[in-house]
Amino acid sequence: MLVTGKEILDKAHKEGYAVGAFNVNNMEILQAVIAAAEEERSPVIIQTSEGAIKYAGVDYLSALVTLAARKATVPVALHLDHGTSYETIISCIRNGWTSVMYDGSHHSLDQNIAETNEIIKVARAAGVSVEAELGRLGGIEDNISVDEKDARFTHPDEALKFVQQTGVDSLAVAIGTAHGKYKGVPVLDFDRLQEIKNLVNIPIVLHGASGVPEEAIRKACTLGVNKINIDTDVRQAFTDGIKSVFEKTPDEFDPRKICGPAREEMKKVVKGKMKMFGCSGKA
Ligand code: PGH
Ligand code: ZN
Ligand code: CA
Repeated sequence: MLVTGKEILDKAHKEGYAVGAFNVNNMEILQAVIAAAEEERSPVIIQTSEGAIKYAGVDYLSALVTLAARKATVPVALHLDHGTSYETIISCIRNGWTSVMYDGSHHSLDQNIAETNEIIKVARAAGVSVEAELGRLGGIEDNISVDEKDARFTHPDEALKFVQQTGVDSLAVAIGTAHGKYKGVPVLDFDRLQEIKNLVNIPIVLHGASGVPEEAIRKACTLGVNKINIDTDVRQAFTDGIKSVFEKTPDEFDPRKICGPAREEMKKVVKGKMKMFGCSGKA
């Protein structure tokens, strides 16, 4: 069933686990994530970046995901990941997204608050949930690219001010993760996470979670992270699945025999994440 992001995340916040939010941009990725959620009996957030919308089309993604959600026997939210423009956000709301992220993390605190409030005003009227971001993650996620030197951690006092002045439904924080692949092992600032969670007491979102060691993810979940974004690890599984088809049968030309095994690989990865995040069995 299609539900709002808030419905999924408020329950996770209350019960103390995190729900996986997986980036999708085609049918096979979507089917892999939904099949994993069904098998794990887990709620799930399907998210599309602005890049995914540009690639597949807002109408195609809307039709695909709303169909998948309607057929699913677990709660599914359709979320816009890193929305940067008012136009994209309105277009998603009109096309059935049940949750949007407004990424104003490149603005000053006051500007980010003001712009997030504009989005909240329209989204609330449409019954759509809103995620915002404070602090800046390094790395590359589709059309968002941030140099290491521009990355900065979320300040707990700013997080409190932000939440008090916006009433946002969930907050993405920068505590040491980065978008894309890691060169070394990421070190997470758990004290900062705990302090922010204690102050704001709303669902916290962790971006850039692909490649973060299992132990760190589990700890982040116990400290109040309730939504975990995964893109790179699923992309990698897709590509590994396709590569292994061509290693075994280099002359294969049936797309179903290429994408089918890739879909299986992605499903395995997503199921593993759901177990790690604690959302398995929470549907
Ligand atoms: C993410 C995903 N999407 O918004 O934060 O990041 O690619 O590092 O999993 P990764
Ligand atoms: Zn992100
Ligand atoms: Ca990452």
